Amino acid sequence: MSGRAGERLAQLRAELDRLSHEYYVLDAPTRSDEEYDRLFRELLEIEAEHPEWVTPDSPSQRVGAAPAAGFAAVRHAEPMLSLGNAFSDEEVLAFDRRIREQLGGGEKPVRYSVEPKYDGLAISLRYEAGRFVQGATRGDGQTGEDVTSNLRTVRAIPLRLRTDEPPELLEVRGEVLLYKSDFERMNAEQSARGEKIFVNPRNAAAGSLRQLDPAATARRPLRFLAYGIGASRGFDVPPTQSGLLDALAAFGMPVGERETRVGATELLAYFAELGARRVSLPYEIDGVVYKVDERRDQQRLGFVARAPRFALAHKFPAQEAETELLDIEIQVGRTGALTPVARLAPVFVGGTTVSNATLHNEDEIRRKGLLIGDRVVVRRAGDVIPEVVRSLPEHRPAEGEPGHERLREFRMPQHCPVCGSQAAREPGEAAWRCQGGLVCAAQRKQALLHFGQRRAMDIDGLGEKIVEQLIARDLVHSPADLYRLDADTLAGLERMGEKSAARLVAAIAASRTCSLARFLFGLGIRHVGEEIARILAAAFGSVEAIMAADWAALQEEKTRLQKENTRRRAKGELLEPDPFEGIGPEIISALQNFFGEARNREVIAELLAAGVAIEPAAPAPAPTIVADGDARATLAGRTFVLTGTLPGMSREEAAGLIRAAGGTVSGSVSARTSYVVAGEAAGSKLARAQALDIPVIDEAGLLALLAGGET
Ligand code: JCF
Repeated sequence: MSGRAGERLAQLRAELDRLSHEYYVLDAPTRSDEEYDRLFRELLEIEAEHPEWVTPDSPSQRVGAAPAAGFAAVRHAEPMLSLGNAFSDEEVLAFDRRIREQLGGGEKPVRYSVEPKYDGLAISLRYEAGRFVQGATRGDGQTGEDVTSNLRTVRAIPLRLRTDEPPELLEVRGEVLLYKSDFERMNAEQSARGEKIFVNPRNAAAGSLRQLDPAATARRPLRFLAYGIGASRGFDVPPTQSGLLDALAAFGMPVGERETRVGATELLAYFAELGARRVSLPYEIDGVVYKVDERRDQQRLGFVARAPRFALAHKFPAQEAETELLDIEIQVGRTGALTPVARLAPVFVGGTTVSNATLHNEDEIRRKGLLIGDRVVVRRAGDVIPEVVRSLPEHRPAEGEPGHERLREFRMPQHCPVCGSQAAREPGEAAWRCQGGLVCAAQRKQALLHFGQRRAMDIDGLGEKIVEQLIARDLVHSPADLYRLDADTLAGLERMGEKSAARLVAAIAASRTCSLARFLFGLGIRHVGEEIARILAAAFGSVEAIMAADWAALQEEKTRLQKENTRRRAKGELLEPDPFEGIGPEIISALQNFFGEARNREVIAELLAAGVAIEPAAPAPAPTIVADGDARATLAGRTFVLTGTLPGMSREEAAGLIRAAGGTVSGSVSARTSYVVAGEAAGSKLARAQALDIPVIDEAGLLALLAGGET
């Protein structure tokens, strides 16, 4: 780069970087947008004349080419943590007390760095020798998605750190978000173009960051605010969090407002102040973050599971609004659960217009005493699904008043609204379920994938993408239809060559011969997992015998036997043997419901007619007994609940490991749960564990337990 043009180019780059910094970081622009555009065009002209002068950190390089095949996985050099939550003053006081105790300082108040908790998307920016080289989403905290090309388009993110002595490596952590005003403008433009409207700034930011075309991301007015660092080399990490934020700001990083406060009382005062200012902030926040300011103290406090012990997110309470319950509709989930959903008169709550909300189940509707036509309170907490909290019966129009005729009680339908099969509520369960598992369109995909999986009919190559196409093209309604597919039809699908089509047809054909246990498991009957399927196969011996079973009579027999054996046990007499040991009343009831649905029986008959040949069942293996002190019994007596997506293994694999070590895996969290193993996107089970004070561990914690350690 030399001569007059070269000098001008250097000048333009410096000037454009300065203008971006003034605008996005200092929030104090000195020039108009038109001026920026004029300088930018001049830069483009010089670079067009001298393409050899274009460097990756030129302002012109913010919009590059799209990544060829989606987003690659990036392993964070240091994991991206989450924060512990508090919803009450007491929890904040307890947090502060614990910190003082652990630091051994007694009554001496602790200094905290405090800031708003931005409601955006956590990302990590990697700077090598001061240049932005890679940006990634948080993902599961260990591995995220490479969204470098999209992050380059975010003008608030410097492509170069503003320093002459950049660190060799610096990972900057922060949040990508949209300012409220930009969000509204963007939505107005989207709407004018007849395109999708986003529900809130957070969703809009997330959607923008995951655009496959960086040019599309570039059109979205994304911002970035830094709040910390990950790995670094050659960086003199300041001794306090507040000092660190100042250092990041000095590097030209946008850092939000921040201050330090001393002692818990001041934390609560900050929370109240920010709560009062919340609506006038340019961005959405869902609480505040407190962090022990001294880095030395942070290090002494360490981490629990995925969150630092030295930091806390104090969340604002959920937001509520009143509206009208227009109707209650039924949604059928992919496992057949019928969920009542409230249709609401649209209402603005917690930053979003809400017109649907979950009602969970029949009992909840009854417990809340809701009538269709009622005025109701709707609540939205963060990004949680909105819910109807209660009705306001005092607003119910009396007989003769307008609106009274609209009031009516909700009744759970007796049939699935999607397929018309019987709906049933199993004892001890809150949800009604469609019993047409093999024929219901809502459950079709799940049913086919379950049927074809390795542990069931083992149809190699029947993956999600193929199943989706088979359904979309109306080629397959039930598992029996699989056996009618030919290679020509399959070769017409996307991602299907002639060879793979032939292979799939062969795999389907080969699956015709199978064991009764696999066949039963493959039907996807509720509560009938592999183990139960094996017991049933051994007890009945053939599909015909199972189809002919009198489940109601079996249920009665089971009850009688249980009573009889309770009596005998009390008297110390020999117990009457139970041929259906392990098959409890819930399972019998699920079998009764499944085989009671004529259309399920039809599909089974079709499967047999299509040539599915079931081998005679082998006798059930004796249960393995794990001795005390056996290495395999390290988890004996402990009950685990798995939730969310684990980074390194499937839930089934995790459950297998736990069982192999003598532990028990349960589907729901109760006071008897020993540990909840939480992965990404863990939901209500995690919340329930926290409410019941049950230890929550991650995959690494589980592996440590399995290795014989404690978390
Ligand atoms: O939103 C924030 N201000 C914020 C979020 C600040 C932090 O120090 C955070 C965070 C999320 C996770 N720290 C972590 C570990």
